[in-house]
Amino acid sequence: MSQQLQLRTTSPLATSDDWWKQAVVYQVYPRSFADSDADGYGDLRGVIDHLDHLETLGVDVVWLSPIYRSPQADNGYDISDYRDIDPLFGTLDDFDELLEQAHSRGIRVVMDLVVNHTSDEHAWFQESRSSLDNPKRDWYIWRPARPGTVAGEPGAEPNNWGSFFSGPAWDLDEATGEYYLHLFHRKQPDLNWENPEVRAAVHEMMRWWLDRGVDGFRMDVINLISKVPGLPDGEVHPGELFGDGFPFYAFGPRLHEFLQEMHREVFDGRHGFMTVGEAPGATIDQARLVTDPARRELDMVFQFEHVDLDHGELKYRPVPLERGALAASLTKWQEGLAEHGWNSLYLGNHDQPRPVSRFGDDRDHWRESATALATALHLLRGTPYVYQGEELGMTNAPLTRIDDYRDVEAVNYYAERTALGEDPTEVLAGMSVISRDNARTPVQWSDGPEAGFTAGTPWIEVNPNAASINAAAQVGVEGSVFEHYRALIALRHASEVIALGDFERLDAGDPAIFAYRRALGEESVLVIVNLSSERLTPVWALGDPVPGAGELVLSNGAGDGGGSLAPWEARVLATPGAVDRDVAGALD
Ligand code: TEU
Repeated sequence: MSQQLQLRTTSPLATSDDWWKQAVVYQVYPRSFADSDADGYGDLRGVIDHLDHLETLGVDVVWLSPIYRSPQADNGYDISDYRDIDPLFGTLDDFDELLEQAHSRGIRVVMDLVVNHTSDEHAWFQESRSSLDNPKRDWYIWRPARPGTVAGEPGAEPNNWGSFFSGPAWDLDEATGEYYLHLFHRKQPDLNWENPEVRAAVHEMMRWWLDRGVDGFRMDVINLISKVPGLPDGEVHPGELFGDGFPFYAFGPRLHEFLQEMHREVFDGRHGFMTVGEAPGATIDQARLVTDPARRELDMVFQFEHVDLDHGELKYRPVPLERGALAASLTKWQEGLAEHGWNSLYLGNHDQPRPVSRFGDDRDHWRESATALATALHLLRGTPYVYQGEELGMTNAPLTRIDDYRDVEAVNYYAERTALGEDPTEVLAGMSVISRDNARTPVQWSDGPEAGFTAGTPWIEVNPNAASINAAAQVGVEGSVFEHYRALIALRHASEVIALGDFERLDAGDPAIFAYRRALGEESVLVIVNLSSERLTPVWALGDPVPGAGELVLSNGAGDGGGSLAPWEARVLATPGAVDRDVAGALD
């Protein structure tokens, strides 16, 4: 059933197994992308209807957040059938059509693979919970009450771990009187990867999707699948109510073995695919091991260092970002994965606030900061990811009342903290800047009713700034955020220096100036970005052109090209052979 992929570049890299080194991935969060049937939820037909938008932008890959059958306790990250599409999103026929239409436009399709846990409504869990001696009992992580306690009483949980979504990581199942582990929602029981049958079932399911024609997987919290046997109690950090199990379930003892086995069982003999693992808490050393091609585990991972910079003692008690912190973190990862491994480059996704609001200045320098951040990110070494709406400079949502929230993590956190007597206004203030719902408001297609997202009532409110920030106002409009993203993507396709070159940070004398050089052989690309709302002057003179750096190939129009950098100004210079002008047509 595999469809013909129409490639969009002629670069030799594009036809190699490392094609993803010159590719840009676009993440679609289907429920918020485009609604074709007026039920208020985005769907697969909505994605099909907007493939033109993605083709115009020039992206090579679409990563679809989960569309499988699901009770939607965590917006589809709780899967009850891995081989079917949730009716909310459409049918398998719709999916096949999307795959075919994407491929005919040169766009690959990557599925979200959520296999740390399933839904509690998955048939596997239904069987597992049915009795102590069911053959699938051991497919999940079951434990009796802590010795000396009575099941069901507070503190009787098998260990002290907390769940990511508040409360303990264990739920008592009355049918058998035992607890099951759920690192996320109680409707997301963790699979027991120690059991070889579980692993074989996951591999078989992955092969089924690859045989259907998909081009790879984004693997949800894949670094959490191997738990330390014994599941020891964790330390209780200040401000927390539960123990921290992270050291015992992140990058656990058998993770590398499980990933290598998966590579062998699923990907051996296949070509043209990509894999990216979500890996919260990953260190550079861990990421290097997982993404070193010689080890045959994953092509790249999403690390979290830069998106955790503004978390305080608790995630929802944010702290201000230190000047230069973003550039310093990105630099550290560029250097850390320079020799072995590969970076995923992202500033936002469906779990993170909008980058222009978080790292930029969405009040006074909205366009400039959205384009400056994009420039700083996209020309690094690694594979860039664009989260839906980011290419339009979509901002955080005005979340003020608890009723504005839909995300179960936020709703549970609010209930937990206010029950402890914390001031609801303060709790809400922290949530509003960090909440995952900031990224989940509908894509703003036009200034029409509901931003052109739905003809019905959207499941979450449209951001009122859709009146000015929307696709119709930007596509084909010179100087727009969208056109700047389009130019950055074209630049990557047109330059092996950008895809493969070395990275070197240049000291401009101010941590808020992110200046770096990419070099390959004799050619180089110089990127200079002011990541602040102040006018700044680098210690070295900024002539036009900068001596030895080549000519200006792209700027975000924030400044006048003079010797100092205007707020959020971005300039890209390249030596004559560094950019293939024929391929970069979009730049002219
Ligand atoms: O997220 C895992 C994760 O570690 C966090 O980014 C998560 O958003 C959480 O809020 C931490 O506080 C992945 C998915 O991307 C997320 O949408 C799911 O809710 C989660 O796994 C469970 O599947």
